[in-house]
Amino acid sequence: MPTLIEDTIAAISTPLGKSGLGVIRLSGKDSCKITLSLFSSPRNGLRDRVPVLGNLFEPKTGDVIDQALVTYFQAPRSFTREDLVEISCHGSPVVLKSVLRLVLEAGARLASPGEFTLRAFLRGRIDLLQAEAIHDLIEAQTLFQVKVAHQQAAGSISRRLKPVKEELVGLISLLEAGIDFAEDDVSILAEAAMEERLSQIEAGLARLKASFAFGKIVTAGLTIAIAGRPNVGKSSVFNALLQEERAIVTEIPGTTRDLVSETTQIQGIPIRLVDTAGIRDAGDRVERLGIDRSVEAVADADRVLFVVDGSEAWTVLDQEILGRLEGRPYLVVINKIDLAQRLEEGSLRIPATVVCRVSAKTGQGIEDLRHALFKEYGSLEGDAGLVTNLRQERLIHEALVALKKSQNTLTNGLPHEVILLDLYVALKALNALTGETTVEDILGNIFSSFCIGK
Ligand SMILES: Nc1nc2c(ncn2[C@@H]2O[C@H](COP(=O)(O)OP(=O)(O)OP(=O)(O)O)[C@@H](O)[C@H]2O)c(=O)[nH]1
Ligand SMILES: [Mg+2]
Repeated sequence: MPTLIEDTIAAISTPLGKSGLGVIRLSGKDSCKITLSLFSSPRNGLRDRVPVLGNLFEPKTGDVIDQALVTYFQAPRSFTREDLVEISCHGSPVVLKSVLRLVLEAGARLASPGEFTLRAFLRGRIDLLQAEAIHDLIEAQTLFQVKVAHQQAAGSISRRLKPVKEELVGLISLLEAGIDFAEDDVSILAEAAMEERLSQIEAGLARLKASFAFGKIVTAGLTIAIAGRPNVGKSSVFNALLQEERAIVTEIPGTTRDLVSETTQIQGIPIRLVDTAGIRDAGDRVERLGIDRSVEAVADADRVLFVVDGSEAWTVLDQEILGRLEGRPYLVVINKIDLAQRLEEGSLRIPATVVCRVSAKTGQGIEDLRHALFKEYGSLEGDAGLVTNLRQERLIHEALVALKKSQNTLTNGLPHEVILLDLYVALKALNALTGETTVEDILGNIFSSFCIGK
């Protein structure tokens, strides 16, 4: 990952296929000079943020390659804070490759993956959290992911972090002053007040860390396994959630033999839904193998929908399957509520909050089931500023550990110099979060997963 930012980089920023338009982007101090070596327009020159229509030509022969609209963004009012040019021509791979070759021959260097965004970061246009959000935005599979990534790219998490960090820096400054001037009788913070301020910082960070539970599923999605004994309607619930007849449904117990999985989205969250073979003590070898897979799928899933038949009494088998779900996040789906009910819910001793009543046949309750999947995360709408990846979560965790240590140091009456050491560790972690102190190989990891031209 080159961090030299004196040269001019170029790349095709749109996918290389046949399309109406394709864009070649240049960034760096020679962007205009290079562009003008192969572009002529009646205007003769480029003006900041004014698109100019003209011809792209081969400098050696003067042959026109394509007509193009060229837009110049003068530094620092550009994405990279450098002189930046976007050449928008026809989306022919041959044209795009030729233009790219010409700009490279004229002195530009081919950009590495993510290098435009890296420059925006290195020049202070965006912080690391925003850079990661741009990556998430490009990778988004659902509109909800786009919305969250857009909020992050606009700095929502950085804004949430800012007051916490300011508070920490304030506390460090006070302690530093107290130590430096201790002999000059400058009063340092009273213990109780300091305790209070430390707890406030900790609470802010803990809230941010907690947002990862939801942030993680927004970006990575969830795997949900549907389990239960045979014939309770697992495949029917699976189909109802997918809104298609994907899995085979019959009245014969043991219909589903192997795992059937399908990806979908529920409320904008990418979901991998897995239908499993009904769990029972089966004699048939094939069925037994299927059941082994069901058990594995339940173990691997982020969440389990445990389907039971409302038209039948609770069985020993139901109880046994429920036992396997101990300690796992699960919802009990009471199916077939369109039939006369024989299941005595009161005797199940399952908290009502994890019970959903549905009829896969009529569709009743299916919409509520969709909502119940994410109920624990509260409103999916207003949750701006989420921690969305492990790097972020780990750094916040590091800061929290250091803060905890500083609190212990305070309680144990150790000198403030010792507290300061921990506070600096916390600050370093928060700085790394936004990218104020990041080592190059971490930057390499983050930006190399971008596509070229971004
Ligand atoms: N009345 C009624 N019948 C249902 C409902 N859901 C499923 N059934 C019926 O129950 C039977 C079993 O449904 P499946 O979806 O195949 O059940 P399963 O749990 O996948 O069964 P296995 O794959 O054998 O483990 C079928 O005859 C369905 O039509 C429901 O909500 N109401
Ligand atoms: Mg089935």
